[in-house]
Amino acid sequence: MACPAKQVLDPFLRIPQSDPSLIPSKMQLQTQILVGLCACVAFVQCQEQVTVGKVGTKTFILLEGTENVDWDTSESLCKAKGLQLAALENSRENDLVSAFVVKRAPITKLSAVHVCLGGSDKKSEGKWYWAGSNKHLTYTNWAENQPTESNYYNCMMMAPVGDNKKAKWQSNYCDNAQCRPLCQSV
Ligand SMILES: [Ca+2]
Repeated sequence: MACPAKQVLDPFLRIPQSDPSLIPSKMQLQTQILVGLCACVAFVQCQEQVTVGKVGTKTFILLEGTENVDWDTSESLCKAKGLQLAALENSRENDLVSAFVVKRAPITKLSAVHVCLGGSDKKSEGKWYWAGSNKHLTYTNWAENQPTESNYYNCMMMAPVGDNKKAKWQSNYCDNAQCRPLCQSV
């Protein structure tokens, strides 16, 4: 499904304060609010699902839309589709997703942003686990000098590194860094 063009809704900013006749009526305000809500619903629904591939019983799916989102939102978007953020628990799973991210980066400008994976250490600093299952990490593929030991960096993302021939993990903000959700079947 094609995603709608981004709408900018600012019914107040362009109205001169000196002309009361231009102040929107209650009906106009209600209409604007309704349009805004519809735009939000359209945004969630327009997240397109791109199948990355399958390893064993797991199918990995990238959600692509008009906007990038933060990790917390990514988790919610996966759950809303009956999925969960991806857990890369072995090299086969990691290599499949890594190759996809590298291949797709020039097309979707993924190199400028990140892909959100399901790893987190929100519960206890430095103790990383997969949020979908609460299992602690056994296999890892962190980029150099990652993860950063900090209570600010509690969520896992993946991005191309070095010569862009592979993608690796990094710790990042959960609610203040943009990514595209990488989900998996439950
Ligand atoms: Ca941390």
